[in-house]
Amino acid sequence: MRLSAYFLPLLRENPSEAQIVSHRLMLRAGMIRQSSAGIYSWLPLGLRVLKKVERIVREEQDAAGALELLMPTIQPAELWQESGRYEDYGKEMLRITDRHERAMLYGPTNEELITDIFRDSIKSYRDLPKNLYHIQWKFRDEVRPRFGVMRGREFLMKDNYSFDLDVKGAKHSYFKMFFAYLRTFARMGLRAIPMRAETGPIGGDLSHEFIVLAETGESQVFCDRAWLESEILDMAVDYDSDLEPQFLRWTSLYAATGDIHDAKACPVPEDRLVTARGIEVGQIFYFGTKYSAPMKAVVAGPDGEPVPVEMGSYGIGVSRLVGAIIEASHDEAGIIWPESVAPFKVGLVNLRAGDRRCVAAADDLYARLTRAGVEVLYDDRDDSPGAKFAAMDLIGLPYQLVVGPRGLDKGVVELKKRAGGARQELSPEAALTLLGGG
Ligand code: 5CA
Repeated sequence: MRLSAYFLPLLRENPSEAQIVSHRLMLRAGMIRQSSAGIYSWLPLGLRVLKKVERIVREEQDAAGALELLMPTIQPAELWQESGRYEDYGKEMLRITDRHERAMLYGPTNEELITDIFRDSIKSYRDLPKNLYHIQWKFRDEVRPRFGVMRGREFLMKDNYSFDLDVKGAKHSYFKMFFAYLRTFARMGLRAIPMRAETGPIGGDLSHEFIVLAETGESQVFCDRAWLESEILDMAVDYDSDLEPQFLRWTSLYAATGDIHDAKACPVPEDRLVTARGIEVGQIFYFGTKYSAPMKAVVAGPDGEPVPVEMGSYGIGVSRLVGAIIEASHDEAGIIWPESVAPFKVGLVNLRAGDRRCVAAADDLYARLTRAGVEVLYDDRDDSPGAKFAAMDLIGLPYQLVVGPRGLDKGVVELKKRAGGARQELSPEAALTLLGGG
């Protein structure tokens, strides 16, 4: 992509409304634009990151055996009346009346709708287990939308729902998602710690929140220091094996959110206990028959008797993750994207837009990288080198490849790694090979 043809409205100044670094950098880097409180447009650069985050989430769901579908954003109120949550949800739910005076709502989550789909189609235990997910916009009329996409009113969530015949099966589904989540966040370069948590309005008695530690996080959390000393939690998982021993091993290391942490009962000695703030990037719930019983989602069991299915639900804040990744990976100059979610892999900078030799060399690198499938943002504009470097540092692409007249005299270009800032001069051919374009 040539920057001269792109839409990248960068801001020089720090926007006064942004209180935390990720919000500031997302606005300054032209990733998002607020449309009203807690509601954002995703501009081209931001959307590329959102899509990459979404792709990793999708790949890990698919690998764990979950099936993707797509439910609508607008739901009928009756389903929520059936589960008993229509009144409970209060003002956080955006209620809508259609032209026929039917009560509708903009979905804050999907337990009811998925249970309705399930009960219509699945009648026998032989068709279990099932795990269905979608990646869809949600609306929660938060009292205090803030911190940009971290706590929005409209936000993108991956939510899935598991259906099993019995508790053992439901726990296996829960463990699968537990490990799928560890892998998902690790692939984004995040250390997300699974913490025992309160279930809140979703219900149930087993729940973990996945928390990225950050001073600006909204949750108060407690964990064993060992969580911070371990490698990032990326491991191969055989989803068909018995996952309970592995789950118990992971969760034997203490980690709990402030809601359930009890200082008196805490097993961790004080000198090993980390008290910190964190960002909740995902939460998983096992809630048994909380929805299937009132909504009559039953299957015929092996003896022919009807059994309400055992359910769990699992959420990931896809749009929130974009902010969380920035909170975890930035410096004074701007964002530092992990390669897996970077909007482009390489920022190609031509320092002299008016110099024929520089243009020819940069155009050639651009063409060859693009042809090889490497994602390049090519700054071909006529601007000062200082402004170009500042823009590249701000938007945080993993590599900057710089073409200038002095380097070309020596037959070299400069390659800078955004993380750590290491630079090296090398031939254009060598740079291409290193970036996967040779
Ligand atoms: N139905 C369950 C699981 S599918 C559910 O709704 N869980 S949740 O309430 O915990 O939300 C799932 C994830 O969505 C959270 O972990 C968080 O990362 C994200 N999330 C929740 N509220 C917001 C919000 N207002 N803005 C951005 N992300 C949010």
